Amino acid sequence: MVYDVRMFGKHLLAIMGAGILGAGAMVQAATAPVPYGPVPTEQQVNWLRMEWYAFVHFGLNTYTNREWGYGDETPGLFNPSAFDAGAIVRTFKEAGMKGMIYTAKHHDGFCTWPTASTTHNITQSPWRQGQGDVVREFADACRAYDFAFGTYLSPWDRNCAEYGRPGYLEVYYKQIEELLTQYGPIFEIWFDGAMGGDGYYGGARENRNIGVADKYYDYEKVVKNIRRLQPDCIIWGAAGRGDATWAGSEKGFAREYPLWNTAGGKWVSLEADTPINHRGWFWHPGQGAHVKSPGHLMEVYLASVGRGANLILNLAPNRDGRLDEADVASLKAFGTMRKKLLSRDFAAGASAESDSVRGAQFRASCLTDGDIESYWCPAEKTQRPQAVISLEKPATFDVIRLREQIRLGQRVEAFQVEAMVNGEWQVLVAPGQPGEKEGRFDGVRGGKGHTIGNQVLRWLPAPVTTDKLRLTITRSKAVPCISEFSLLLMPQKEAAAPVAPQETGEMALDSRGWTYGGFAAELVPLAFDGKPETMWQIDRMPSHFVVDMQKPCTVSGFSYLPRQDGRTVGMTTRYYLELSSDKQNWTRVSEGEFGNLRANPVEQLISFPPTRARYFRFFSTQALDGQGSSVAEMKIYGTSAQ
Ligand code: FUL
Repeated sequence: MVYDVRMFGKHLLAIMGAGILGAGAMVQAATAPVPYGPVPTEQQVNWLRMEWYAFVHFGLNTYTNREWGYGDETPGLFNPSAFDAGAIVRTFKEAGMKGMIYTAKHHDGFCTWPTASTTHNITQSPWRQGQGDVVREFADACRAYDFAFGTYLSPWDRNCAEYGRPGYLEVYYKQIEELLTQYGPIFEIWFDGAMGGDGYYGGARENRNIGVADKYYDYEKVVKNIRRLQPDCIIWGAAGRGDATWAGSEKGFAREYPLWNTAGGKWVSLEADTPINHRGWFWHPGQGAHVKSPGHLMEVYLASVGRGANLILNLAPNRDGRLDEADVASLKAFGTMRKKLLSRDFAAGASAESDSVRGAQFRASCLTDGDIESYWCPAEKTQRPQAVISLEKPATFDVIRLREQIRLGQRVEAFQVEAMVNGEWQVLVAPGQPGEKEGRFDGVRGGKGHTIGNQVLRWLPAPVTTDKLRLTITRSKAVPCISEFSLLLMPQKEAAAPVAPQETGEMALDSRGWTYGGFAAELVPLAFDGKPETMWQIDRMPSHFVVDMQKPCTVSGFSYLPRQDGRTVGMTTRYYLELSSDKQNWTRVSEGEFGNLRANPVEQLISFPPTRARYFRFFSTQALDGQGSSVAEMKIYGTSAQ
């Protein structure tokens, strides 16, 4: 099969048959290589080029300090006094983002648009006198700012009485249809993987198990329907039937590199999701002190977009409906850093030659011509093809970007980049070896050359100055098609500058001198030692521990850090807390659920009205994977009596 060059439009046709000089010799035009393996759809290509966009979690959880609402929350709580969708979209756009995805409905089932599918919706809220529609306001603002709009519609619905039965599907399909037909183009729809479990379910307050999600929701039908309603919409998740999938954690990095954009014989790209704030996806009181720094966000960017995935970064509006100031400050600083990083490509327009060229239109100068569609392609079966890039004058850079022409499939398995320094080739990016993997942020600086895909960004350990570079494709599944080679410089000042966390007034009580009792009493101090790697842990459920603070205190809250060792078994997910002044009479001051710990095990902060007490008891009543209880760290907030 001869690949149809018309797909590449004017670029190839213009140079086809031109008989241009390449590598110092007359080279004739040639046909493009046939695609290798699964190739992305036009929609997936466009979507990958967006690189990053915002996630916006905003709903009843904003008002309850929860990550997962139970489903019995009253819509009356939703009343943002200063919500301005335009201001939020403008902030995103100014930071350089390309779109946003809004949680039209989260697991608690509250619909933030006037849906006909359930009465548990925004018409029951006082906001805009029951006439409000958050989805509409965001969609309109996005259109006004020429910004892409997408939506998250939780399949799991802890409010709906019919959840888990066929009746719910009518409700859910109606919701999908409303969102895809009443709000203009939707660039992406998110089908979350968290599903089934306990909930309100119309008052039943029970556990509902849906079995195999793909079967229960009938994602085959859902996907068909979406393609009919909005053919350009990227479908995220949907039990593997969509166009994009989870990158494997909620920390915002592609968990594994090398990264292949293929699954089950089709092209599926990864999207890495993370909140900008360590507190979680929804807004939480006092979260200003917990924003991720711009430097951290840059590492996230390099380990997501820089590994060929997309990044979706969450900013949660607060109870007034405004973005948190600390979040915005960090977003702006990171946005400026990213723009500076990408603003200057020292290789742009540089001359490039290669030892092997497939044909005139595939010569090495395609690497540096600034055209993302044109690509360097050596002759078939060339062993370790090389291209030498010569800059007009020496440049200093520390980030190397490469792109493959992904319309022809993902091919490269490993590459090497060298620089000519003092008359010798010096290896800047060593080729990855088969079986090697990079995890978390390893390789964010000084990583090896593995897969490329849509793009790879390799941050060198230190800046390099040179006017000559050599790119070698050391392993490839088929003849490589490389569309871009760029040299960038990480802005130094911004990379080092932390954003000043906001003061929250939270004061953790000093635990020195406290004594402990309850189950596994000898391990309780490990939950108060400031070391997340040590923990209170017991093979028993329910279980509890008691703390004697030795003197009367005014207690107004506590924080709980789930185990951080990468395991989830025994993570406490339901709890209650009791206080006492005499160890005889106890008052339950707080009780609830820690939602979403499996995917995002971050510190949970709970506050309650200030209460005087000397003793507190923490009860663990439900845990992940049904076994035992554990607490990596706990802090008690308040003031101790003088
Ligand atoms: C998860 C959900 O359970 C979280 O609450 C959040 O919405 C995240 C983006 O997806 O699976």
